[in-house]
Amino acid sequence: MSRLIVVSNRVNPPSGEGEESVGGLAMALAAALREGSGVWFGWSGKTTPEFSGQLHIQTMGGVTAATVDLEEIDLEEYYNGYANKTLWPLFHYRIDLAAFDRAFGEGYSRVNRRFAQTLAPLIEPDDVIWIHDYHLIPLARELRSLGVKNRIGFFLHIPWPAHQVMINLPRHRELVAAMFDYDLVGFQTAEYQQAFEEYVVSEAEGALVRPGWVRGFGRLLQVGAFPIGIDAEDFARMVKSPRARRMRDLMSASTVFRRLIVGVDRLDYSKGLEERFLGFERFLTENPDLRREVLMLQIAPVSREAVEAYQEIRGRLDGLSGRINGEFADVDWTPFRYVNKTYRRDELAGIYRAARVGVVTPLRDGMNLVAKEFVAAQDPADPGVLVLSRFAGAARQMPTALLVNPNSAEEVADALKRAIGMEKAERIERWQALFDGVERDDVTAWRDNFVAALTEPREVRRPALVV
Ligand code: ADQ
Repeated sequence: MSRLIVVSNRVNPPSGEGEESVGGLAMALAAALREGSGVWFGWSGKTTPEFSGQLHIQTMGGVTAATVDLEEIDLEEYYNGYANKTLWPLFHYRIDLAAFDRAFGEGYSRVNRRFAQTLAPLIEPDDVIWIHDYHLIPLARELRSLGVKNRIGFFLHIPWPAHQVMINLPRHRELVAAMFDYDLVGFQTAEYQQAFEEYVVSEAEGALVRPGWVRGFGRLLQVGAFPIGIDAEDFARMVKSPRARRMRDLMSASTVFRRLIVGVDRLDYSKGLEERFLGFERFLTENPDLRREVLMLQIAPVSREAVEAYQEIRGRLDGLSGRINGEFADVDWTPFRYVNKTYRRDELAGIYRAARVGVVTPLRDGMNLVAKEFVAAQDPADPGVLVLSRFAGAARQMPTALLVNPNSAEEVADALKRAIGMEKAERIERWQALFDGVERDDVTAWRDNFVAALTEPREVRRPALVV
């Protein structure tokens, strides 16, 4: 039987205690690997003075993890540098924040090469390799150069930007050409897939051969949209757990007579936190009669603290949350709670459950799993309302949420008002449609669809390459 080898920058399987790390990719991969005989390969999270390529193999939370240490300079240039200061901002349309530095590009290539050299000896002839995210785009090319012939798939968790944005990246052609060494490249939505195809057609003498097959750089590549989901079953179980119930009760007790609006995000400029805070402020200004009816809780654990843009946004959010409370709070009521902590997943489930409104308003987001978790946690007899950004990949699958332009404080304020006042019958109808989708298109479906497309017999599907 063939093994599935999953590769991502960081390997962090769940501890089994509910204290999993924050981040959508880790959540999804742990869930995707839990069943079956997979191996998860990537960085250990540790550094060594000199790269040795020594593998650490251990089993954690039912998953076999094979990890390797990196050098400090690798982290600086590859992880903090090219991945998080160049590709992340650019792919989220923040050209203003993108840093272009030759050393970053060199570090990125070096680490991908090191990953390939360490991983290649582990690969057996029948293994299927599934590589994840923008940190590792050239990894298939490096593996191929070492003679690896296995099926290799790639999934991009973040948006693929529009052609005109993509060409801001120095040596963009080189990066995209490396993607043609995969057998299958998957995106979160059809929109990102189309943006990729447009790039290939315009920049790589490309053409769409037939749906799902694109020609470029004189080669053929299979592409597709595979929207990621959550482990809905596990989430449903967690919502009923004692810890989740206790958290829900605590939240309910601390919000008596008020409706809770909740936001949960990594502290990242792509998540639209500043704009959301301004939207809430506007809601308070415009609705004096509703003011004391609500309380907003924003949970935003800090992430990527080594990157300046993240330190700056943190300062601005502290200022804004202080301003909102300073302006509107009363002796017996503060409208806004802003918390920079990480919570256990079962506790988060309880918090979602206690909320009347979930507010998920990223400026750009590959998918956004918080939107799906919020829906999965609701009480079917009295569900909360999801306010969701049009620019989250999830919006495509969740049309019965209240969709907003996150840049417009007016639209966010109006949607909050509508959500607060929504009758139960409408809430149930909208929620049911969302829940059906979350349950059906879960993380298992995502994994199975991707792996099935990656492993199906090529001779049957592959169109002839006519250059
Ligand atoms: P992220 O940008 O990390 O993921 P998201 O999909 O929202 O974004 O996932 C965040 C995860 O972290 C969720 O599972 C959430 O519960 C968890 N989390 C957030 N705050 C937390 C807290 N305070 N305590 C504990 N857990 C917390 C990237 C892409 C997304 C894409 C995912 C998966 O940016 O667009 O949906 O990968 O593909």
